[in-house]
Amino acid sequence: MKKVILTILALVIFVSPSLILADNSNTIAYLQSQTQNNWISQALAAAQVDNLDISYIDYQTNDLMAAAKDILTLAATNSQDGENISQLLAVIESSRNNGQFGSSDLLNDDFWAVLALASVGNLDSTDSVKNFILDNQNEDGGWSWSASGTSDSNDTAAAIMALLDLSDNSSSPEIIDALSYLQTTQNEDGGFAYDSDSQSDGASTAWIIAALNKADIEADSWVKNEHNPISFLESLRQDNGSFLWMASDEQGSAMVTAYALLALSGASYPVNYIDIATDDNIAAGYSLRIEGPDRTVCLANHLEATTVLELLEAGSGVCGFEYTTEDSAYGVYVSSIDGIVAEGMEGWQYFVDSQSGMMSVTDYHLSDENEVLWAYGGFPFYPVSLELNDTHFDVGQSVVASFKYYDGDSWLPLPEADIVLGQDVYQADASGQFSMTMEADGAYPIFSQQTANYIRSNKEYIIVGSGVSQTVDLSVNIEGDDNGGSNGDGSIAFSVDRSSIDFGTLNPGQSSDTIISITNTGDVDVYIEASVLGDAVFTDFTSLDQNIWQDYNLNLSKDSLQSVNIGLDIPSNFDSFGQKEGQLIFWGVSQ
Ligand SMILES: [Ca+2]
Repeated sequence: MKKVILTILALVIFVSPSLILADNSNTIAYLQSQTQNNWISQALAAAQVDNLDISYIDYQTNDLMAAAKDILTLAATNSQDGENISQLLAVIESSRNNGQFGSSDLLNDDFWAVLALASVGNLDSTDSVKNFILDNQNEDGGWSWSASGTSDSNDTAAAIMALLDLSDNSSSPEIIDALSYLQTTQNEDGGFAYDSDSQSDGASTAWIIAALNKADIEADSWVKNEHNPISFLESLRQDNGSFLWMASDEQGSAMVTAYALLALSGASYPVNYIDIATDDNIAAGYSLRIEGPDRTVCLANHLEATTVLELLEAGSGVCGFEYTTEDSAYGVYVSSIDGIVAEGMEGWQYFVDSQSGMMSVTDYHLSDENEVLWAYGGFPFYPVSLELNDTHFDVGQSVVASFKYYDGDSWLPLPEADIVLGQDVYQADASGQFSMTMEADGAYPIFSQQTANYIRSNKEYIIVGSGVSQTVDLSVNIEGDDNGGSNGDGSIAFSVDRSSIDFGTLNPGQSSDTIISITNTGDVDVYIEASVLGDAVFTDFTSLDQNIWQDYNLNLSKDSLQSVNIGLDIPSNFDSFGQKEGQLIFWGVSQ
């Protein structure tokens, strides 16, 4: 099995507003004069302003955080637009991954997904994401934006608001711990900073007030040195109604003003709850999994389609593959997917709910949340299912996996299947059972390998320990790779000389560059690619060696070193201000 390693760099930036127009009217008028966005709309709604302009909402977005903020905005404005809300909800639901939302390295996407689901009545208070959030509460009672980071006030406030929608109340132990953490970070001026060592800022203070509002705690009762969060925030209010981010700033910030208006209106997130829970098309749609000979080509849920072929078309948009069809005496059939072409006795076969598809892809009409599986192989060819005794384990506990295949009539034990667990291969016993004592914290993918007659099983993730390691993303990266199947004995390793990059404060229109070095420390040549996760400012505007990061790759021979120029260019019309975080992941495979 090919060995894959990766390195993750944390990216941080503060994007500051460039020029705020002078305006001497009150805070509401000031915000109405700004380019409207989710935060401003929620603030104006919290201040009881009607007829808001939310035309900026992109209902076609596939971005989890964008969808969450849009849903919160639609709920805040009492939207009746069930169809568009359902579409955005599908983005959130389809990002569910292993008991949490989006990247398992990120926590802020979970907080906002929870708040968005709650705002439209689509959150079950026993949702498994609650365990994920609680598992990632730091010892000091706070939360970071990431699964491994140190606590910050903003994400702790967001976590509190999310937990209060997940059956917690202000006397739940985790909420008490979180509030204690926040209170210990209160500065002498009554305000709060992003982290515990910095000067108070308006944004952080407003978020804490919003969390206190939701926990039914009077913010002005948190007195420090005769100041309180409300008095600190008010001290940042300018004549034109705007609020400063820091007391030393010369101009107010639209973002901070939005946060401040919401907080001082006594509101929190979500600003408002609407109910579209009875809308049954939220969970509708179909699942698609495509298993190629060497790798999984596509995993997608909640796709809209009528026929098997339409579902393939919908999946091609989500997963980014191409396919071809041909006509035959038996109707339309699929001759290639993602460049893998039918040849000889092997080709693409489809299964609906594990049952082999016996008719043309244009004739098979889907119903009842069907799951469609495509696989490339000959005959006979059987779908394989993997079941686990649990998905969360402590070190020393045993995972028990059961592998079965469907012969068209019933599920039978799959004897002696090759099992991939983490980066190692094992074998199940004669009755399709496999067990293993887990000895180290981490997240481990598990599935059975594809063979001549058995399709690769569904892939599940085993979480060991309280934290969630970056291995989940590692696995995702393996899946997206064109598997070379190297069996070399050499060890593959590389190092990166920085663990985080702080681009500092940038205005729209500005850019920043930094250089890092990658060293091949193993004993084989390595092929390296990169991924960027996190805030859209990074996923959209990061360059590596002057190219978009998606195009970056590097062949790094043994014992050699290569520098990489990392650039961030903020467009002049960029208007999402505040602290941004992301991750740059380098992953390498042996050549
Ligand atoms: Ca997450």
